[in-house]
Parts: sequence; C-alpha cells; structure tokens
Amino acid sequence: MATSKPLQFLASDATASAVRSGLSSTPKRLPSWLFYDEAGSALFEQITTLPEYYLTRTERSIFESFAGEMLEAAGSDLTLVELGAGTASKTCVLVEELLQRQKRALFYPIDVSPSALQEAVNQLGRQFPQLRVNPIVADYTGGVEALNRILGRKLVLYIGSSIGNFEPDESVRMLRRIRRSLRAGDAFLLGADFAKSAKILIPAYDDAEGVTAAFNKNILARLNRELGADFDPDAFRHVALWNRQCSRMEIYLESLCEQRVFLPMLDMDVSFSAGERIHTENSYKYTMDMVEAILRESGFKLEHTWTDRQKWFGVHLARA
Ligand code: AVI
Repeated sequence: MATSKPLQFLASDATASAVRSGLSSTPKRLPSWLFYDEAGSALFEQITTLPEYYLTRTERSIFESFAGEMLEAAGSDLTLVELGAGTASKTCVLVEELLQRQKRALFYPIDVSPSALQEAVNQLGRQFPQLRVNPIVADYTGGVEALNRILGRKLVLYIGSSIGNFEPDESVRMLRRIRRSLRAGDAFLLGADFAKSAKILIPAYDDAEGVTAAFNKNILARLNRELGADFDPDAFRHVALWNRQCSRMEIYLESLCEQRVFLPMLDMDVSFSAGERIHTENSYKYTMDMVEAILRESGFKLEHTWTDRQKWFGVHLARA
C-alpha cells in the first residue's frame, strides 16, 4: 500500500472548499487569501522591501509627510486600530505623532498571522513604552466584528492597498461592514494604490529577484502541505499582466506542460494543458473616481486625500 508524507497542517474547511471549487472551474482560479500562511506572509514582508514594489515605501512616505495632518483631521484622544496590520511597520510613523499629542495610546493590530503580530508587539513595545498594544488574531470578518467591541474614539486604518485585492463589489460590502462598526466621531483611513503606467506596475508584480514568483508559487506548496497535493511548483511559471480596462494587475500561475495533479484530501484529480493558467490574484489600481465611488456606495464621506508627489498612492480619510 502506498503511504504518503504526513501533512504539516490540515486545511480548514474554507481552504478545502475554495480549492475544490476554484480548481474545478473554467478558467481555474484560487483565492488570493490562500497566499497568507506563515511562509506566504514572510514572503510578502520581503516583497514590501523590493525596489520594484513601490507601494509600501510610497505609502510610508505619505505617512511621514502628513501624519500630523491626518491625526489633526481625525480628532483627539484616539485609539488606533489596524485591519490586516502585518508587522505594522508603517504604523510607527502615526504612533510617534500620536504620542506627541496624547500621553498614552492603545493600538489594536488585527491580522491572520500570529508571528507578524508578535513582531509588531515586540517592535512597537520596544520603541514606544507609552503605547499599549493589544494584538488580535483574526481574518477580516473576525477583525471587523472585533471593531464593535473596541471602546473609545477610534481611528481605523485599512492601509497597504489591501482593498485592491477585493473585487469592487466585495470592497463595498466590506467597507459597509467597517462603516457600521464605527461610532460618531470615529474616523477611517484607507490606503489605495493609484492606476499608473504598466512600465511601473508590471515589475512591481514581477520582480527581478523572483520573490513575487515565489510568493505566488507558495500557494501550490501550501496545497501540498495542507491537502497532501503533489504540485511541482517548478512546473508552473508566474505571470503578471496589466488589465487596463478593469484597472487591475492580474496574477496567474501558468502550467509549463500538460500535467495531472492529485489532491488526496479532496479525492480530486486536476488536469492542466500546457499554457493553462490558474488565476490567483487581482490587485486593483484606483482612480480618484473609483475611490469616491466605493466610499460613497458604502456610506462613507470622503474628507481628505493625501498623496505622494508623483500621485502613485493615496491615503484617504473618511467618516461614517
Ligand atoms: C497585499 N496586497 C496589497 C499586495 C498587492 O500589491 O496587491 C499583494 C501582492 N501580490 C503580489 N505582490 C504583492
């Protein structure tokens, strides 16, 4: 009898059903939230430091230039909450400015990755003794529910262009849920990447070092780890395309040959033809009209937008 390697982690029901439906549909797709297991979250942190990936450093520069104005506009006596915080590396700038305005502050970073949150706690705790950091391990759904239970006047951050990985209708649904969890006086900061030339966008999603390719292929390695699948990540290539009409970067894994993959935990065989793709991610690039539309449709009022000099990235302050 054939024995297979023991699984390192068991896939959740959500993972199993997303993989089953995504790999049996035409064209094949996998949801981008599958990127973020421990290995994927670490690879994403690496992406944020790449020279081609302008998003993180550009957004950070906006915080560095305008943190004072942002907090002035948000109001006094604030509790900071960050959805999808990761290691909260950009939030330091805002925290530093906040602690010049109030003696103490509370910060609730919310993320799916316990190790990223631990790093946020260590880093911020060391740097800011007057800051109390209360990490919450949760996905977006759980994170938005947690917002309801946080007391005091909140400044909720949803930065890093995370909104870009949702389809426009999903973004509106999510923003609506965030808006419903805010009370009078609370403010919301949204970070979104602006549409720009393909010459800048494509390398940002297909870097020379191949870190984004490894991040994309980690999805296959994850299915091997959690579902016992036998994907050969080297039999796929990373593809990044700019879809101007939909204003989004599209990320795929393209099969380099005709092949069959077995996923024992799903009792599923998946065939690929040479050149067939799995669509793993969209990353929407916003125009001001698009930002205004999603905020309006979700019941927010846009109060202010800060951008870098090249207008590559925008941070938007909105209220319920
Ligand atoms: C997390 N998110 C905002 C990233 C983005 O730019 O869409 C994920 C990413 N995908 C490839 N590179 C980075």
